[in-house]
Amino acid sequence: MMKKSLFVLGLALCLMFVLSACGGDSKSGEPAVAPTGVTKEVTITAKNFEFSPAEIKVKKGDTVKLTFNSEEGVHGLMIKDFDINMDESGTKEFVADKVGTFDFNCSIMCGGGHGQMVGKITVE
Ligand SMILES: [Cu+2]
Repeated sequence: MMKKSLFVLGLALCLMFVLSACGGDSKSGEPAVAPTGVTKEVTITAKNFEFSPAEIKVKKGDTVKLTFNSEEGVHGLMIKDFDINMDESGTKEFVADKVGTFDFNCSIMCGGGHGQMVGKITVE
Protein backbone atom coordinates (compact mmCIF):
# COMPACT_ATOMS: atom_id res chain seq x y z
CA MET A 1 0.00 0.00 0.00
CA MET A 2 2.75 2.42 1.04
CA LYS A 3 4.83 1.56 -1.98
CA LYS A 4 1.96 2.15 -4.36
CA SER A 5 1.17 5.62 -3.05
CA LEU A 6 4.85 6.58 -3.33
CA PHE A 7 4.84 5.40 -6.91
CA VAL A 8 1.76 7.48 -7.69
CA LEU A 9 3.36 10.52 -6.06
CA GLY A 10 6.51 10.02 -8.12
CA LEU A 11 4.47 9.73 -11.27
CA ALA A 12 2.58 12.93 -10.46
CA LEU A 13 5.86 14.79 -9.89
CA CYS A 14 7.24 13.55 -13.21
CA LEU A 15 4.10 14.70 -14.98
CA MET A 16 4.39 18.15 -13.39
CA PHE A 17 7.95 18.44 -14.67
CA VAL A 18 6.96 17.42 -18.18
CA LEU A 19 4.02 19.82 -18.20
CA SER A 20 6.04 22.79 -16.92
CA ALA A 21 8.72 22.10 -19.53
CA CYS A 22 6.09 22.22 -22.25
CA GLY A 23 4.67 25.46 -20.84
CA GLY A 24 8.11 27.07 -21.19
CA ASP A 25 8.43 26.00 -24.79
CA SER A 26 5.14 27.50 -25.88
CA LYS A 27 6.37 30.92 -24.74
CA SER A 28 9.36 30.89 -27.11
CA GLY A 29 6.99 31.73 -29.97
CA GLU A 30 6.58 35.29 -28.69
CA PRO A 31 8.43 38.00 -30.57
CA ALA A 32 11.71 38.79 -28.86
CA VAL A 33 12.63 42.36 -27.95
CA ALA A 34 15.92 43.49 -29.42
CA PRO A 35 18.57 44.43 -26.85
CA THR A 36 18.94 48.23 -26.41
CA GLY A 37 22.58 48.00 -25.43
CA VAL A 38 21.81 49.60 -22.07
CA THR A 39 23.08 47.71 -19.05
CA LYS A 40 21.25 48.21 -15.80
CA GLU A 41 22.94 47.10 -12.61
CA VAL A 42 20.61 45.75 -9.98
CA THR A 43 21.51 44.37 -6.57
CA ILE A 44 19.08 42.19 -4.68
CA THR A 45 19.78 41.29 -1.07
CA ALA A 46 18.12 38.36 0.69
CA LYS A 47 17.45 38.08 4.42
CA ASN A 48 15.18 35.94 6.59
CA PHE A 49 12.65 36.19 4.95
CA GLU A 50 12.55 38.94 2.38
CA PHE A 51 14.22 40.37 -0.66
CA SER A 52 15.42 43.95 -0.76
CA PRO A 53 14.35 45.57 -2.95
CA ALA A 54 11.28 43.41 -3.50
CA GLU A 55 10.40 45.33 -6.66
CA ILE A 56 12.66 46.25 -9.52
CA LYS A 57 11.89 48.01 -12.77
CA VAL A 58 13.79 47.94 -16.03
CA LYS A 59 13.08 48.93 -19.60
CA LYS A 60 12.48 46.37 -22.31
CA GLY A 61 15.66 45.39 -24.06
CA ASP A 62 17.88 46.36 -21.14
CA THR A 63 20.64 44.01 -20.19
CA VAL A 64 20.18 43.43 -16.49
CA LYS A 65 23.35 42.83 -14.56
CA LEU A 66 21.99 41.19 -11.48
CA THR A 67 24.00 40.89 -8.30
CA PHE A 68 22.55 38.66 -5.65
CA ASN A 69 23.66 38.82 -2.02
CA SER A 70 22.40 36.41 0.58
CA GLU A 71 23.18 38.29 3.78
CA GLU A 72 21.27 36.33 6.38
CA GLY A 73 20.25 32.72 6.15
CA VAL A 74 20.61 30.49 3.11
CA HIS A 75 18.70 31.79 0.13
CA GLY A 76 18.73 31.58 -3.62
CA LEU A 77 17.27 33.76 -6.33
CA MET A 78 15.12 32.41 -9.10
CA ILE A 79 13.51 34.39 -11.91
CA LYS A 80 11.79 31.64 -13.81
CA ASP A 81 10.76 33.80 -16.77
CA PHE A 82 14.36 34.79 -17.50
CA ASP A 83 16.01 31.46 -16.73
CA ILE A 84 17.82 32.83 -13.71
CA ASN A 85 18.51 30.41 -10.89
CA MET A 86 21.25 31.39 -8.47
CA ASP A 87 21.74 29.18 -5.43
CA GLU A 88 24.45 31.38 -3.94
CA SER A 89 25.60 34.99 -4.02
CA GLY A 90 27.00 36.13 -7.35
CA THR A 91 26.30 38.09 -10.52
CA LYS A 92 24.43 37.10 -13.66
CA GLU A 93 23.25 38.94 -16.75
CA PHE A 94 20.12 38.57 -18.79
CA VAL A 95 18.27 40.60 -21.40
CA ALA A 96 14.81 41.81 -20.36
CA ASP A 97 13.36 40.70 -23.67
CA LYS A 98 9.70 40.58 -22.73
CA VAL A 99 7.35 43.16 -21.28
CA GLY A 100 5.33 42.46 -18.16
CA THR A 101 5.60 41.83 -14.46
CA PHE A 102 7.36 38.67 -13.39
CA ASP A 103 7.82 37.11 -9.99
CA PHE A 104 11.13 36.22 -8.48
CA ASN A 105 11.45 33.77 -5.63
CA CYS A 106 13.84 32.17 -3.25
CA SER A 107 15.08 28.93 -4.80
CA ILE A 108 16.26 27.23 -1.62
CA MET A 109 13.97 25.81 1.04
CA CYS A 110 15.22 28.18 3.73
CA GLY A 111 12.65 27.71 6.48
CA GLY A 112 9.25 28.85 7.62
CA GLY A 113 9.30 32.12 5.71
CA HIS A 114 10.35 30.61 2.39
CA GLY A 115 6.94 31.04 0.79
CA GLN A 116 6.92 34.77 1.62
CA MET A 117 10.12 35.41 -0.29
CA VAL A 118 8.59 36.79 -3.44
CA GLY A 119 9.55 39.86 -5.42
CA LYS A 120 8.57 41.43 -8.70
CA ILE A 121 10.47 42.55 -11.72
CA THR A 122 8.61 44.85 -14.08
CA VAL A 123 9.79 45.25 -17.63
CA GLU A 124 8.20 48.25 -19.35
CU1 LIG B 1 13.74 30.05 0.61
